[in-house]
Amino acid sequence: MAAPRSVKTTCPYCGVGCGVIAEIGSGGDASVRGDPDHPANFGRLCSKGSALAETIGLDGRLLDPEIQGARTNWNTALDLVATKFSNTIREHGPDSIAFYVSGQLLTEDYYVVNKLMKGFIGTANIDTNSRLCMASSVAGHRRAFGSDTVPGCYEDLELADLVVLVGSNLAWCHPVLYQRIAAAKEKRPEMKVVLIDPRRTATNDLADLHLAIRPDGDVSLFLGLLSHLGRNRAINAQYVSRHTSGIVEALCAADELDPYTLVRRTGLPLATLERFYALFAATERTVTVYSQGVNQSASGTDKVNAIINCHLATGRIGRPGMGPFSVTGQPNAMGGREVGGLANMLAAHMAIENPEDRDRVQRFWRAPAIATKPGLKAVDMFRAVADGRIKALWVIATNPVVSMPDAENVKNAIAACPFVVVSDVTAQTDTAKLAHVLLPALAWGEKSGTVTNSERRITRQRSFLRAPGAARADWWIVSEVAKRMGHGEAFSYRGPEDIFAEHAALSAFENNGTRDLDIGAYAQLDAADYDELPPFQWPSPKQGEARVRLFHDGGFYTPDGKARIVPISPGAEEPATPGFPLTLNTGRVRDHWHTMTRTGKSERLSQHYAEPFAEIHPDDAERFRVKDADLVRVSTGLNSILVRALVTPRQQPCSIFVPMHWNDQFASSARVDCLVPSITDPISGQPASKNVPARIERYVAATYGFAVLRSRPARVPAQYWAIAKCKGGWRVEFALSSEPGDWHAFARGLLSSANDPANYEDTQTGRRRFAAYGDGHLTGMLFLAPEPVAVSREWAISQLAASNTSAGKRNAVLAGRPGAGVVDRGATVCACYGIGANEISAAVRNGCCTVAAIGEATQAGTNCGSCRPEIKRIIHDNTLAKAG
Ligand SMILES: Nc1nc2c(c(=O)[nH]1)N[C@H]1C(S)=C(S)[C@@H](COP(=O)(O)OP(=O)(O)OC[C@H]3O[C@@H](n4cnc5c(=O)[nH]c(N)nc54)[C@H](O)[C@@H]3O)O[C@H]1N2
Ligand SMILES: Nc1nc2c(c(=O)[nH]1)N[C@H]1C(S)=C(S)[C@@H](COP(=O)(O)OP(=O)(O)OC[C@H]3O[C@@H](n4cnc5c(=O)[nH]c(N)nc54)[C@H](O)[C@@H]3O)O[C@H]1N2
Ligand code: SF4
Ligand SMILES: [Mo]
Repeated sequence: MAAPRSVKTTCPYCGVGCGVIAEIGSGGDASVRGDPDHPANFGRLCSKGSALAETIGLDGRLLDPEIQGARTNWNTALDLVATKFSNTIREHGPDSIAFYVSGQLLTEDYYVVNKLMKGFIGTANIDTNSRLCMASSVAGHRRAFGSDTVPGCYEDLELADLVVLVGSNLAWCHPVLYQRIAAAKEKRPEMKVVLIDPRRTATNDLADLHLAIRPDGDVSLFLGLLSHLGRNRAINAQYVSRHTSGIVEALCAADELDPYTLVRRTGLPLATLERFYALFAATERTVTVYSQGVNQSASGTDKVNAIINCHLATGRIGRPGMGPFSVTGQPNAMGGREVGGLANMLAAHMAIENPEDRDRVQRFWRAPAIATKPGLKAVDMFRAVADGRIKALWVIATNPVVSMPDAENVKNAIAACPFVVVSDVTAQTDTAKLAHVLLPALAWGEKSGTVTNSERRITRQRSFLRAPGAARADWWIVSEVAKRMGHGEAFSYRGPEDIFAEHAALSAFENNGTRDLDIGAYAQLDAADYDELPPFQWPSPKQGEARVRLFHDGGFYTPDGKARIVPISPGAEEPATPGFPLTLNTGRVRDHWHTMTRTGKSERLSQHYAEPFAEIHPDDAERFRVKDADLVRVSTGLNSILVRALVTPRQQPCSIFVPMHWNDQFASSARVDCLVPSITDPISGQPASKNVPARIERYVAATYGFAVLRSRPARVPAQYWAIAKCKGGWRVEFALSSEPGDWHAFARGLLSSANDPANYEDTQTGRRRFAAYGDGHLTGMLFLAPEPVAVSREWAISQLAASNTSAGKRNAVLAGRPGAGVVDRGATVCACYGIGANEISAAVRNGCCTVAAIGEATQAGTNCGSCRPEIKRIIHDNTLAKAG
């Protein structure tokens, strides 16, 4: 029997880039824990990181290449891809093909695919899902600093006296950074946190001040701040004159915003704004963290620069506890930017528009055909697919049918494209379904390479699982296609270490301090060094020192070495859209990752939210006659979807929030990007995914249903359905627009039962229940009602796992409620230990009034801690209820 092994690697989810230790037991079972030595997390993990071991199973994996849905071998598939691409280029030119890649690729994969496209095929038609994610930050950085540089590091979040969080739900999306700030604040309670977000998110738990800003009021808010800094002598004159240009113009532009307009645009009272401005002006150690509430906007780049301007004007940049801080979403959003994965970048932070840079990269690669102009950005790329300009498309590690704006048209465009290749790890995704050729990639745990996190820290991902089936590394797949297209010499890598060394060498090539990205210290590394490579931050040049922070003494990468304080105007006001009185905001939930191809495999992570939903303020619910748990149709000028209503005062009136995760694999009609038009920021090309005029209507169903099933049904014959994994099987929510003629036949079908399931029917209320058994065990339960089904979901799920042979237990099942002495746990709050809201409420009623006390009583919140903000809220709500 093999001895247990442990391997240090990195979490494949968010850009915090936590170090994890994967342990493989003697029986081959894997477990995952936080790496206490990794400088991003020092041992911490969030709910998603903690559940990693649950998502490495092979169910649903793509394990062989497929052509038109039929399994094939690598040679046949690769020959076909190379031939088709070569023929298309010959007939229609290099601009007739496009690659759409992902911030979830490793740096080595990314480097190779970018090299093939920009240096050997000779077009820059390669863009990435980072366009939907980080493009505005990249554009803002380049406009201000002359380079795409994140100046600070995570430690600054702990050293700051003021942390401003703008459009960032850190508690759910960067949970370990949230925990680091929470721990710092506990030690130094005088530390202040301000949250700027239209919603009262879980992150608000940490905030001393919440500015529930009007959607897209951010530019105005930060112009107001700059103006305040100017008027109150808070400008750092020395820093500004030595290291920046543009302050006078920027202040003039900011001063044009009168207080009335400021209040209207931000939706915030002047007194609240003044409070924030005074706090910012008075606090030297300030970090401003921002993510998608800033980037994903038609004014995204201006938002970024409006924030950076305030830091440059005060000289608060690159010193401990200070700086603007764009936190990245995907595990390797930064690595992708480093290798130049965006259509308007070259490799190693060089610029495609710059002839010297192009010449340098071409010489280094010995490339036959360097791209001479920026390629199509994601939205334009799929437009070109739609109108036939792109004739061959390769999608790698992303699911655009779900995540691109105007998703239904993106789907139609891909479906009509003459040749589509998809490389993925999952067999069935909404995008993979449209592929002519499907290529199986190695997944996390199997693949090997590096990623860069939000603080410019490069960490190895190491494999600890054997490659399953015929799956291969993404860099290998791309290199094999490159070889077959005649570029063998430039793509003959032996392993990821060769690619990393080449990337490091290019970053240092003719650099001499002229480019921020320099990891020349690693250009000579060999396989053994690579194996051992500890986490490190860039820049890390061969000569000179590695730097943790940049720009405290200027040294910007502009021609004159000065940063640009960019004059920004508040822009025109968007007129209201008749017929669409609400604003649709979209984003993330705590336990799901994007299109759910991985988190959807974990029963634990699927319990926090098991259904797509729209958060609606109680006033709007009343106005549109929607009750909590009703179904609602959410419509925009483009399309409509059907989701569950979740009525909550955390939402601002006149706006609703719908998560981005649900797709056609998990729900009937919940792809929110079908509703989002492809409006983009004019500078960055990033789509505005967070502010769409919308309306809601209650969807009146004839019957509502809930089922738990041991195996996933082939089909749910209902107008609305949503399915999620649960302990022992699957849970299904559904609704029917009309009653089926034969309820028994319907129940047999859904419960996949040969016999008539046991049933109970209340003719007065119209409620029905069915329970199917096989081998003395419950195989499925079905609850139907003319109103949303009120049965306890957690109790029903627990019945799947329990044995129900006794008549008494069977009766309890049909009664649809817990029997005596059985606790209904309520909706899952703590994913790690499966503790529900009812259990936490009960503990509060029994006298626990702190998160720590709840933890002692129930275990909730004592592992990863991602649920602590919600536990706090339950304590708060119960205390209020008691007081009232
Ligand atoms: N659990 C989980 N974590 C993730 C991910 C995931 O899928 N699941 N994905 C990762 C990725 S790739 C990314 S990019 C990050 C994203 O991380 P975040 O940016 O934190 O996540 P979002 O939920 O997209 O949006 C953040 C907030 O922006 C707010 N917002 C909307 N409009 C505005 C506005 O006009 N102004 C302001 N100030 N705020 C606004 C929204 O209400 C929302 O709460 O998360 C990463 N982490
Ligand atoms: N409305 C709205 N839309 C959004 C957003 C929003 O906030 N609102 N956020 C946007 C943002 S910030 C992002 S980052 C995107 C994310 O959107 P996507 O990138 O489309 O989402 P994922 O589900 O992460 O897709 C990754 C795909 O790669 C596969 N995969 C995983 N690992 C590997 C691998 O190693 N190799 C290969 N070849 N495949 C792999 C997965 O199975 C999955 O199919 O969505 C964007 N879309
Ligand atoms: S915060 Fe959570 S999801 Fe992000 S890297 Fe760390 S463990 Fe993974
Ligand atoms: Mo992202």
